[in-house]
Amino acid sequence: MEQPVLRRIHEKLEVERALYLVLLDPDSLTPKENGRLAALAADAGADAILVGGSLSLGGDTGETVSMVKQSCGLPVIMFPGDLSFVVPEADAVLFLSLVSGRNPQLLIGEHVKAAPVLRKMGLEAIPTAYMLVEGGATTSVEFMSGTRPLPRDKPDIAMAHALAGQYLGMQIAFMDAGSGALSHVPEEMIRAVAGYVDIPVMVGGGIRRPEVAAKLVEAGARLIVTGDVVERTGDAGLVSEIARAIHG
Ligand code: 1GP
Repeated sequence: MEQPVLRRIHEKLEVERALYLVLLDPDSLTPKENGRLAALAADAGADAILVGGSLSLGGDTGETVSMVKQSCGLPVIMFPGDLSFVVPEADAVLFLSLVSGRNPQLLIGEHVKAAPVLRKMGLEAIPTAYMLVEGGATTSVEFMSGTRPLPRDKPDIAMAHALAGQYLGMQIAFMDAGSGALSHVPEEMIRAVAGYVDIPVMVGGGIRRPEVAAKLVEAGARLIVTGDVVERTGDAGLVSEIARAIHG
């Protein structure tokens, strides 16, 4: 199976210390507003756009992805809460298995429904071990998935989950404190997981400041995701400071 987006990520990771992904939510903003933020993110130095969220409240996902693609030349990767986020306009989909939970629907059930749809659409699937980590607040993903996050003071549990994901063939270990988390994933946990697995570690949730992004990259994160800060502030200067802090 061809995986051009994943290949591009690996190629960029050979020359950059880490990559910056900006998450846009079709439910929060109109396609046009998300298109404007995508252009801002691209100008600021982001490496890819994620589109998605844990809820689908009727936002126009297909139109959002089209506007994002028209507004910037970055790859658009879906971050799906469910099948409604899978649209043919995207370049790839994070094929997420919620390995930190024990909800069979989110470990394999949704995937069985989604796989034939992805194949038909010709969409690239990027197998991703998704781990929800305690972030100090009940996030939408925790509530909607009906799963408990990994305890933030137990890096060994996160290490075992990430390695299991790697052994199952997953290509990215995504540790997420959830959108709007009060506390981001702890550095000790990132350091422990990044030193334990061979696949790139992606980190998101509650990252709002460039110095925080830099610190998490120094701990071993190779892919950093921010959503809320871009959407809420629309501050091009801040987004480019975050991009610089990530790229080093
Ligand atoms: C959520 O990791 C993403 O799944 C982004 O989180 O919105 O807090 O940046 P924020």
